[in-house]
Amino acid sequence: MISQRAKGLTGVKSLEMAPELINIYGNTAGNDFHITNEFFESRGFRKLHIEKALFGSSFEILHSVFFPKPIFDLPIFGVDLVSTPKGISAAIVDLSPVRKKLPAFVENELKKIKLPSFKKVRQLPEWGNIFSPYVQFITPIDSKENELFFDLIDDFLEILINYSTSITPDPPDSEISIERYEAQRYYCLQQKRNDKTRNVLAETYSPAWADEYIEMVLFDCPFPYEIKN
Ligand code: BLA
Repeated sequence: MISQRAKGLTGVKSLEMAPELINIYGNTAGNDFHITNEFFESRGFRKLHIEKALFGSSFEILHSVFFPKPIFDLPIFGVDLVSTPKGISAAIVDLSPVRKKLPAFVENELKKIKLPSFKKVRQLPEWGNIFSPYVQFITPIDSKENELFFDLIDDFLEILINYSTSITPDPPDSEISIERYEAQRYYCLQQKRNDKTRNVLAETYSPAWADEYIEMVLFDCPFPYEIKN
């Protein structure tokens, strides 16, 4: 679903990535793990990342982040679905601001979404100050709530994609582009403080690999030159 939406973006093409980052297999202490990654870029986004991961029989994860090019006034789309044998334990979706506020169009469209009244709403961790007031973070209680959450992911994506087709870039050296670049860096820095992600990766592979994977693949900070195109 997310992949189909990504492929509908203007000017989308696959990002060149090392093959060892596309399919990652391993086995630690008898537990198999398998990560599959898709990476694209498009007119408005420097990196569209969709990851599916299976860690033995304990976790299944869907993780996706659309990192905009800072020359465009686009929020960061992020999803994390953490599934355990008992069901989905964490489901989070957001369009996160890269300025003080979300773009007015995005905010108006988000306000129009009829949010389901999920039973188990979760408290954001302290590093979660990067998310918008519209962030949804829940533990779905049954398959009906799972479905409602998947629909919500698609609603958030639709808003972003519709908006992205209509906007024009700002000059790379404008104050506004630089502000958005700094905010994207901050988003990445805060996400890297999520020890729950690090612990799963460190336990299944190794702490050094986990750090490198988080740094290079999950939340690489944009380089200054990336605001230029
Ligand atoms: C929580 N992320 C978690 C949890 C695990 C992972 C095991 C705890 C589940 C729970 O509390 O119920 C693990 N997530 C992973 C792993 C990967 C992953 C191993 O993506 C990657 C391979 N995390 C993101 C993104 C967002 C995000 C893009 O990667 C948001 C857009 C959020 N995950 C997020 C939050 C928590 C979480 C807010 C809860 C953290 C907490 O409660 O402390």
